[in-house]
This record gives sequence, structure tokens and C-alpha cells, in this order.
Amino acid sequence: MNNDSIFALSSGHGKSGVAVIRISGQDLYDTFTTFVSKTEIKNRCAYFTNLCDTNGDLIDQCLAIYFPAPHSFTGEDVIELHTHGAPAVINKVFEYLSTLGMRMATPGEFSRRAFYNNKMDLADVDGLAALLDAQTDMQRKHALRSMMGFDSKIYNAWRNKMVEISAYAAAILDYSPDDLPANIGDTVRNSAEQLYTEISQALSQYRNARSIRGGINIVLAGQTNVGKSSIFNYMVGTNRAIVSDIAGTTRDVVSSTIDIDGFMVNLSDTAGIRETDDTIESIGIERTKSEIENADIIIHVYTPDSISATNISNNEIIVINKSDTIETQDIPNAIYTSAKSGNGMDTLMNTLRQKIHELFDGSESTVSVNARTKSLLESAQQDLASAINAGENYDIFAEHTRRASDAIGKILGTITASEVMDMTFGQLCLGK
Ligand SMILES: Nc1nc2c(ncn2[C@@H]2O[C@H](COP(=O)(O)OP(=O)(O)O)[C@@H](O)[C@H]2O)c(=O)[nH]1
Ligand SMILES: [Mg+2]
Repeated sequence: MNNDSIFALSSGHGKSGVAVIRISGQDLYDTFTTFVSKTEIKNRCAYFTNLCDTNGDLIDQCLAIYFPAPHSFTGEDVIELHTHGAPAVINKVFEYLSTLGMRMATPGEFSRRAFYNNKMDLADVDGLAALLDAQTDMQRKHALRSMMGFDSKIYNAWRNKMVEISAYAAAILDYSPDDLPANIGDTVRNSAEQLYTEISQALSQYRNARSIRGGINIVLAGQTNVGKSSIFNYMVGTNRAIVSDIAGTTRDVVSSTIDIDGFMVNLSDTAGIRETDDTIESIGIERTKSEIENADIIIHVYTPDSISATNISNNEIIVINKSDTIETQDIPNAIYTSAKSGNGMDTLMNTLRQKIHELFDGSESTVSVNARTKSLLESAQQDLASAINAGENYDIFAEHTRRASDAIGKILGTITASEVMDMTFGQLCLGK
């Protein structure tokens, strides 16, 4: 790993009041004293200074803070410059830092250094990446938990247990039972089963974790002309989808992102499903079908005269729209709405809210599984299954539990393959 001095803009791009430029490297004390024109400085204190280039020309008035190693984000010496946010200022500072022999950081390089200096493990880095992407409150909460080491704690506990039972299994082969704890065979097998259950639980939450990270997919489905597009527009709060009494108006899937109780929701309006000779509408109907397959929740829209007896599945909400055209609302478990008058729309929103909580609450009780960690958890799960199946074959048990512990080690980055590292840090932007 290089340990030359690197710099990057850590705040957002574009015009802003203040820009934060971060520098990381070794022995930045002297550099800092030139920035603030002082011989003696206090750590982690903000200095107001006239930052000048090598010719003594003023670049900007800014704040400068020195974080000596190892108490910094990267674990190296870090300097933060809080300058005015103008692109011209930022460019000038970059130019100046380059003349001092520093270079622009590559994306994720700060976090990479933090990782090598044991400031973060890969599960924490995943959390940081998710936090930087967070748009809703629930995404923020989940990501923050991972970033602050909640996931790592669980992974470390699993890994330690696996190493321990692998070692005991190996010991059963080498030592006489008198030298080992009583019933050690049963103890290690029970532990393997317990680990298997916990990992399976985490994996079963993968879909939920993905939905929280990428948005919960909710689809409006039903026959043509029942009012799907009208309801969609009502929920989204704009006239995104075209509403008309001509059947087959909506031919493509129209989607919009909304925030419901901090959950990010991708709401999709679809083409009504019907027999049609229209090629484009047929494509739309095919897309509708795949959209429904991928949906976390389906809002099935009917009209009073088109409702037929249905079995409601757990992820489905039945809506009878155009309730303004009838007198009695007598179908239980259905929500009567009128996209025209707005009647019942709040009931629909509340039901949706409840459904989201019902399906997604509690997914924060286990580790947050992403695409990278999923395959490693699956291989740990398989090895644990093989260990459990090994019965009294303790050499096989020891080998598989050791492999399972390696898989978890890869999640944390304790055991690394370079592609894993590149993938993890590559998801971060410049300046992190
Ligand atoms: N009376 C009445 N008409 C509605 C209601 N919702 C939609 N419509 C009308 O029904 C027709 C079809 O609506 P649209 O939203 O395009 O249905 P979609 O084909 O399911 O997307 C339009 O003429 C709408 O104005 C409603 O609640 N009451
Ligand atoms: Mg429509």
C-alpha cells in the first residue's frame, strides 16, 4: 500500500458555503504548521488561517484542523481544511497541495487506508457506503448501525465460535476424552446447529434488507380502466401517469419514488392486464407481469362491478375504486376508494403503511446482508450443514467449521481477496 499524502474534496460537489478538503498521510505536522503559520499547535483544534501558496499569495481564509495518527478517520495524520465552497478556491487548494508533493486520492482510498490501519473492517465500510447512499430515514438507521460496527460484532462472534468449535473438534481427534470437557462432541454439534440457524435467519432477511436499501417495490395492478393511474397520481401527488377512459392508455410501467414512514418506496403504475392485439400494449402487459413478480406489495385495484371473489395473499391489498358510483360498501377486507373524490385514499395509505411495517419491521434485528455478504454467508451456511452432517467424523467437522469461519473472515476482511477489496472500496466516492 502507498502511504504518500493524498487529498480529496470530502464535502459535496457544486457551489456551497463551505468545502471540506481532507488530507491524509504520514508526518503532516510540519505541513500543518505552515498552513496555520505557527510553530506549536493543538491537536484537533480549529485554527482560523490565511492559507497561502508557496509564493505567499493568499488562496483563501479557512479553518484548519490537525488530527494526528492514530486518532483520525484513516488512522494516519489527517488535516481538514474548511474553505469557501467555490470551485475556484477548491481548485487552487488542490493545485497548491500538488506542488507540496501530494496527490489526489482515488475513490475509496481514504476508507482503504482506514481499513489497513484497523479503523474499520469491510462490514463497516459496507455500512459507510450504504450511509452515503441513504435517502430515507430507515436507510439511514440501517446503514449507520452497520457502519458503527453492529454487523461486525455479530460476524466476529460467529467467527470466534466457529474457530473454537473447529479447534475442539480437532482436539477430540488428538486428545483423550479425559483431557477434554465432558460431552464436548455434543457441545460442538449444538453450537454448529445454533450458528446454522442464526445465519439462515440473517439470509432470510436478505430480501428485506435489499428492499430497505434499494426501495420497497409496490405495484398497482388490475384490469384496464379501473383507475390505477388515477390512484398512482393521487399517491405520488403529481400527474405523472396519463389518466383516460380509453382502455389501454397505460402501456408502459411508470414508477415514482415516495417516502412512507422513512421507508423508500418505488411505486409503479402498470398496464392493465387484458387480451390485446396491440403489440406495444402486449409488451407493456409482459412488463406488468414481471413487475408483479418482483413486487414486495401488490395493490390490486378493482371496480365495484369487476370485483370477483379473491384469495388475498399476505403481500396484497385489495382496493375497490370508483366507490362514488355505488351506495353500499359490503365486501370485507377491501378498501373502498374514489380517486375522483379522494374518499378512502387516506385509508389506503394507512393500510399500506401498516403492511410495510408488518413486512419490514424487525429486519434490523440481524446483520444487514448485501450482495457481497450474501454469497459468503451462503457458503458458511453450507459448510455448517456439512459439519453437522459429518456426525462423529470430527476431522470433517473441523475442516468444514474452519471453512465457515474463513467465509465470515472474508466478510470482515480479516481474510481478503483483492477483488473483494476493490469491490467494497469501489462503491465509495472520492473523498471517502
Ligand atoms: N367515477 C370515477 N371515475 C374514476 C375514478 N378513478 C378513475 N376514474 C376514471 O376512470 C377512467 C380510467 O382511469 P385510469 O386511472 O386511467 O385507469 P387505469 O386504466 O386503471 O389506469 C378515467 O376516465 C378516470 O377519470 C373514480 O374513483 N371514480
Ligand atoms: Mg392506467
